[in-house]
Amino acid sequence: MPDRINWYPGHMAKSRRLLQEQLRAVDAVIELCDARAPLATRNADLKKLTRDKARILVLNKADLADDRETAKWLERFRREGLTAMRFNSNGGRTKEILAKIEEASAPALARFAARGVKKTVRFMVTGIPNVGKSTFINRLHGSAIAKASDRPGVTRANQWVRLGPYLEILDTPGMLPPRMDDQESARLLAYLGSIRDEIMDTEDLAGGLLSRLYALNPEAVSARFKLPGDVENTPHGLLEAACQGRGWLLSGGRYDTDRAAALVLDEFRAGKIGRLTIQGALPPENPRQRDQSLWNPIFRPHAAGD
Ligand SMILES: Nc1nc2c(ncn2[C@@H]2O[C@H](COP(=O)(O)OP(=O)(O)O)[C@@H](O)[C@H]2O)c(=O)[nH]1
Ligand SMILES: [Mg+2]
Repeated sequence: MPDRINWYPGHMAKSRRLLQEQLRAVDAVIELCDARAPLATRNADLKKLTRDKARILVLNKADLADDRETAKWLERFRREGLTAMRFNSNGGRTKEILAKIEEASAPALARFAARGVKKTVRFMVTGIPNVGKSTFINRLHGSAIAKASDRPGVTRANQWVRLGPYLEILDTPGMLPPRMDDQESARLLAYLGSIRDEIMDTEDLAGGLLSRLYALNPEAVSARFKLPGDVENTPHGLLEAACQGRGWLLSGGRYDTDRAAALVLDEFRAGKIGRLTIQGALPPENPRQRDQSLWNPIFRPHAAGD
C-alpha cells in the first residue's frame, strides 16, 4: 500500500484488519508518532487495539522538533503513564531505545519464566503513514545485525529480526489510518505531508503553515524567507512577503504564490526553517486567541466515490 493515500472506509478497514492479525503474533508494540505534532500523528484506536500489550511511544523525527517542546510532550505522556521517548531514526543511537524495549519486555519474560518457558518476546512497530516506521525498523536492523555478527544465522529469519537473546521485532510495520476526524489534526497532518496535498488548496495550506510558524517563531520564518521588517501575520500576507523576500515573482512582478506555496511546504518538511514543533503539549489558554485562519476547515468536500 502506498504511504500517502486518500483514506476512505475501505482502506481503513483493511489496514486495521491487517494490523489486528499482526498484533496477534506479538507481545508488545512500539508506537511511532511525529515529535513535531505528537497528538495529531497518533491513531486514536491503537490503545483499544493493543489492550493488555506492553507499549512504548516513540516521538520520532525528534531532530526536526523543538527540544524543549519535545521534553514537555514526554513529560505529559509519562504523566499519563506511558513509556515514551524521543528518537531520530535517521541518525539516533539505538542503545537507549533497545534498553527501553528490553525493559518493556521484562513483564512478558517474567510471565514466560513463571510458566517455566524461555520464550522470545516479540515486538512490532506501528503508526500512521510517514512517521518513519520503515526508517526506524531499518535503524534497529542495523544495530541488530552488527550486534549479531558473531552469531551467524540468527538475524532476519522469517521476517523476525532478533534484537537480543529473548527479543525479536517484526520486520514489517503495521499501518494505521491518521485521525481525520477533526480539522485541526487534519491540518497538522497536511503540513507534515502525511496526507495527500491534492485534496487541499496548496496556497491555503502553505499560508496557514507560515502563519502558524510565524506565531511560534517569527525569527526563524523571517530569516528563512527574508521577510520585510513589519509583516502582518495573515496567511496570504505572509505568503506574499515570502515571494517578495525570496524573489518568487512572475513576469510583470506579480507574486508567484503557487511556487511559493510548494517551496514553503517542502522547506518546512525538510526541516530547513528550523526545528519547529507545530502542536504544543499544552492547549492554548484561550481558544479565542488563536488565529482563526489556522482553525478553519481546509478540506474541500470529497468527490463522489472518493
Ligand atoms: N529527519 C528525520 N526524518 C525521518 C526520521 N524518520 C523517518 N524520516 C523520514 O521520513 C520519511 C518517511 O519515513 P518512512 O520510514 O518511509 O515512514 P513510514 O511511512 O512510517 O514507514 C522518509 O523521508 C524518512 O527519511 C527521523 O527520525 N528524522
Ligand atoms: Mg513504510
